[in-house]
Amino acid sequence: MNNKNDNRNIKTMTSDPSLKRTSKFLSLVLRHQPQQLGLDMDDAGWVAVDRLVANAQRAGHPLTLELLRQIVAQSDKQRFAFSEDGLRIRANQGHSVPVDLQLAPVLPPDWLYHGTAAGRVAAILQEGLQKQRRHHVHLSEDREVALAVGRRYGPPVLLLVDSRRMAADGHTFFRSDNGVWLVEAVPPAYLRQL
Ligand code: HQG
Repeated sequence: MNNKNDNRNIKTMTSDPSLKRTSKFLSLVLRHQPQQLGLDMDDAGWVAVDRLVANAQRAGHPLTLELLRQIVAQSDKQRFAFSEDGLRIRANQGHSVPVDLQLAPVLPPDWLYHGTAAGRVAAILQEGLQKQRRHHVHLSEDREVALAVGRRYGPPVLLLVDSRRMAADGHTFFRSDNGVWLVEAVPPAYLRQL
């Protein structure tokens, strides 16, 4: 098979609506509502793959092990990960259910970015960035990624975070397995609108 045909046969998250739909469903179940499928989630956010597939199918969702593997391999943001033995799966970040991802504190780069909607900037510059319903404030090393995150809620605005000074002042940073920087909060003194 030549390259052209190969490319045509590769399904990607962005080109395949059924993969995207299933990925959104997985985000819901693995970050926010494991109880919706009657799943036991352990303290670190893992659920059993066979239970996930069986319970999803029983609830009418067309989930298969093959589809799960495709999503884990192709998710543009590496949202999900299998355990080393392949028996469990979890979301890499973004939870609202109480999980401890057991991430080790890491020193951040000097600067990080946060994208938000224009309508939220005034409140953020006054109160700082707060984690809302997630476990952390999410920050990125990449301006474009941050802008894309902000764009989900309206015309985006880019904020610059003085992460070097925050770390020097004792704020703890974590980095999820898919490269998202996580911190409890960002006080206004470390924020600048770009
Ligand atoms: C805003 C996506 C008013 C904050 C992305 C954001 C990300 C405030 C919203 C991940 C505020 C929270 C997270 C304050 C913060 N006043 N608004 N004081 N402090 N906000 O969705 O960072 O696609 O919980 O600016 O890639 O937007 O789901 O956080 O607009 O990594 O995999 O409150 O979600 O990943 O919104 O996005 P979110 P986020 P997935």
